[in-house]
Amino acid sequence: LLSYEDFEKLEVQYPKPQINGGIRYGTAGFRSNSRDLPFVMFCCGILAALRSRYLGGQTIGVMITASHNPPGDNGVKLIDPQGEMLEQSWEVHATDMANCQTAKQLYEFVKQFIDTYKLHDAVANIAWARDTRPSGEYLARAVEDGAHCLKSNIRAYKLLTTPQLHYMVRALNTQSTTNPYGQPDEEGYYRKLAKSFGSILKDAKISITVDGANGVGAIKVAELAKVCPQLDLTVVNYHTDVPNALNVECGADFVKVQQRLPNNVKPEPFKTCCSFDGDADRIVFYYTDSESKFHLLDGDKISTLAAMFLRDLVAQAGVNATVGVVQTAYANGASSDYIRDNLKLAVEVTPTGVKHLHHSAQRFDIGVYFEANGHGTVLFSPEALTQIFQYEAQSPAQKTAVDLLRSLTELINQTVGDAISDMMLVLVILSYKNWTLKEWDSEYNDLPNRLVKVLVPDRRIFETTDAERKLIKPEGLQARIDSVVKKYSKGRSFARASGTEDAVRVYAEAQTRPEADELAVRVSELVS
Ligand code: NG1
Ligand code: ZN
Repeated sequence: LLSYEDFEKLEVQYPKPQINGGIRYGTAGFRSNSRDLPFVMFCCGILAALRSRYLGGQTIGVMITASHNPPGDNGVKLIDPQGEMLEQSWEVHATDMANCQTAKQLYEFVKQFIDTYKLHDAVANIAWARDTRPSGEYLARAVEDGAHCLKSNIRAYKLLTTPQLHYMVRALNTQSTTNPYGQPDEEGYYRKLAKSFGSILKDAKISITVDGANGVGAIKVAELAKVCPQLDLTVVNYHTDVPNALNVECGADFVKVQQRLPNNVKPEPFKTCCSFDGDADRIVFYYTDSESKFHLLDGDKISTLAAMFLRDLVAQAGVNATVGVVQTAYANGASSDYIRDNLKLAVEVTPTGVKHLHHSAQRFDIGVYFEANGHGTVLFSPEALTQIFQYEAQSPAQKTAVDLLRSLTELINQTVGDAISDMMLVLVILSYKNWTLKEWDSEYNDLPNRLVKVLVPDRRIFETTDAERKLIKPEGLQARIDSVVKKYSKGRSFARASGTEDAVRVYAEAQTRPEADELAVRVSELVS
């Protein structure tokens, strides 16, 4: 650790957040207006170094992004060695550090941490990346200065998508093991995806239009296309040089919430289109029909497609592995019914936040998880992977199925939801089934639904249970919601405090569009 004097000199460069009630490491790490973040970033640099020392020098990732938030925001998330989210018990350390009031307090915290865990002589390795937000460059310097307080080795990837950094971290930490995840650089990432995509699709050529949200995903998906001859890619909203364009009137969040086309995508009947969010860890698909009507295929549609395909493939291969699906309360009720009743697969519901879904999916041999907003992936358990790779096919049909399964385990980013990798997975499945988005969409009909943000004086009074589907506080509110919901055919509605915004979210779905809208309004009135 630096001497206190050196530490103090560094620390004064980075102003502390002026936020009432402090700042908290939540489901999306720290996220706020970029003004509030220099000191927070400095702390995250230190914490990443402590975590790396604590884990015997394994590389820890630091991703600087605010995903789909407005351009003036930024944020930071730490990535654990296998590419997973920071272990939950360390989130409190992050919060404690970021809320230190003085340099002395922070210095004492770090010193005591080092003493308690005997981290004096350990080495630290850190890898950071950022999205295209202009504030990212300065904030990255704060991360580096924090990490340097503990004499860390730093690998600066600079511009990457969030899932690319998750890939790099896992690749770095497995490179000298018997099971390396991939080459830990961009070329390695593209090559891994392009190789499996190419081995599956051979000389096919698949067209897709990608709305890059004017963010980092636009640049990176174009890089991939250069080494992937099967992909006939059109990228729109790639203006990363216009900082205020990020996520504005475009991107996965805009399309999902507004349920309409983003800027610069013209309605061409049945054209295959998708939108990434600002850091390319979310994707939604959509098309317009011959009447220019917009049709959205969100995270629920992606997970049902993937679950169906993998279920059938496993059966064809003769591999003994069960497929399960993990959703949140925001999943469309029609999708949950379809998985249970038509696909005959297990569905689990967890609280909002990718880490909950990810952990739950790890309990299946093959766990498919997606949030309705388009964040998700597929996880293969170590036992399932062993089976798939050691399996000896008994027939040519089995061999074809096993080969495809093997390629899919390479194509899917198993560290975290990845818009680029998810896009390729969907294209492979559609190509195998010879489906357009229309056939995919017709598997089941989404119930009309509405998501509303309700501003309340204090969202902390809203406490939930049953994977956030029921309120236990304020007392009596759930009973009032239930009695309203009862009046609507196929009605379902719930309210919970957002983890990323100062608001309560109300979700409602019902048999018809007017009913869903009315239900949303009535429950919002009860909440506010
Ligand atoms: P909150 O603000 O807690 O609802 C939102 C998304 C989550 C997740 C996180 C992290 C919805 C309804 N909620 O959480 O799914 O993506 O942000 O980015 O979309
Ligand atoms: Zn994102």
